[in-house]
Amino acid sequence: MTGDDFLFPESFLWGAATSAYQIEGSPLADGAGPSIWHRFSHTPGLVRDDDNGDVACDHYRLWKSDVALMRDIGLTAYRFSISWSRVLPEGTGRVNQAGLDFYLRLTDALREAGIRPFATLYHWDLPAALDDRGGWLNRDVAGWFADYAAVAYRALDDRVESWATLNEPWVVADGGYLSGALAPGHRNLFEMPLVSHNLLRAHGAAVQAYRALSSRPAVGIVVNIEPKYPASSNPEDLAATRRADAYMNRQYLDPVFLGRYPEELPEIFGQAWPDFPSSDFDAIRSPLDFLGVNYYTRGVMRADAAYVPLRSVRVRQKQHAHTETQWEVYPEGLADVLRWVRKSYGNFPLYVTENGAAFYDPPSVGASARDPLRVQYLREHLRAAGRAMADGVDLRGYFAWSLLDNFEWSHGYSKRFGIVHVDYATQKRTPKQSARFYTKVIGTRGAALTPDVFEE
Ligand code: IFM
Repeated sequence: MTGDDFLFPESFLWGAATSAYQIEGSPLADGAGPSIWHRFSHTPGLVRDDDNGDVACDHYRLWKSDVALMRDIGLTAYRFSISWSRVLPEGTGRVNQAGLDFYLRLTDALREAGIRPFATLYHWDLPAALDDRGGWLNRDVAGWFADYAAVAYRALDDRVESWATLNEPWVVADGGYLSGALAPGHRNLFEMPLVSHNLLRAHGAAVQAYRALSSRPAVGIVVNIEPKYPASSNPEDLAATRRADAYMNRQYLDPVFLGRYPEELPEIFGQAWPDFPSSDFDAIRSPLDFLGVNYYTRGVMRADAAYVPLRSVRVRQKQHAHTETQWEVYPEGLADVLRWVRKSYGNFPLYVTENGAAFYDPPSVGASARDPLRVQYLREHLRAAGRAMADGVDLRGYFAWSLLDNFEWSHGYSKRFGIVHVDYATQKRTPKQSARFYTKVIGTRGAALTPDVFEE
């Protein structure tokens, strides 16, 4: 079975994804409080070209036409995130109804357009007021997050199809507290495991809050998984690969599904590895209704003591194409990851909650924005998803990252992931060739993936 003759089920959801800080703009409008990303991007030198999310795609004001755009593309689902500090400007306590109203309007419009809303509660934009109280380093954050989640559930559960607690906890902890490339920009090996653990505790508390309020099977988590392959069969490279996998992938999935950390972590973190109360895992492993997998690339690893704490390094695969973010294009990795999740943690509902690529898009002219590399990327990854489904993986939907070109964190606006081009000077949206291709794929339930050429 190649997957090429695979028709996706009628019920399969065809989506695109975004996140609040990356597209909304107007971060302080209508009583919202600042987030750590507002603060970080307004600190000179931390984001490329000192870009920030003050305007972004102006989606906070253009949401209506953006929903129409999604309907024109043929999307049946849309994944977005809720800005915590719009809803609770201080992070806890007082609810800002005007902030909630934005998401009420958005979800109503989505449903009217026949598009199912998939909401993520945390996509990296912690209220700055909570960072001032220690943020993800403070154990109280689990309760703060659960209280915020309950406010969102109460207001939106009758409109939202499904809820993800966190987006990519590994990136939050690694980028925000170890490499420092992302907000809040700390660089501290001792902080990273504490932050990961508090993220997991917050996730568990938010799942429990959902169970207390709703009987719908509609809550899960989104992780980015990067399959790790050894560069050679020598024992050092095999061990280096296991460490890299434990650090990036199993650090989050093992606690959530198995109630414990992978055995490699104490070795990786050494003295920085704390003793966690075993009772914390009761909430962390609260049963989930689905898992969201974000897949972009793989890692081929070899041992190298110079790279701490992992003592492993990625080997560039020169035979394959790379995206503008220097990520190897490796579609089979998506099929591998989906099969690996099923084998390791059980056969439950999965979504590909993000998959996409930043490529250099030639300047767009009128309606003909052409992005053949992204068309090819989409085609090959959807085919790989089809192969995993043909092998029995319970994949329920796919979300392209991203609907719109947007604020790519520390890269600012220099990397374009959208299937729709955004002219940041005018806010004009132009669907790219990849959006037109996606429309055809959606309309044919995947049959249009088969020819290697997309005829317009
Ligand atoms: O833009 C990000 C997104 O916020 C989280 N996942 C990866 C994307 C591309 O880097």
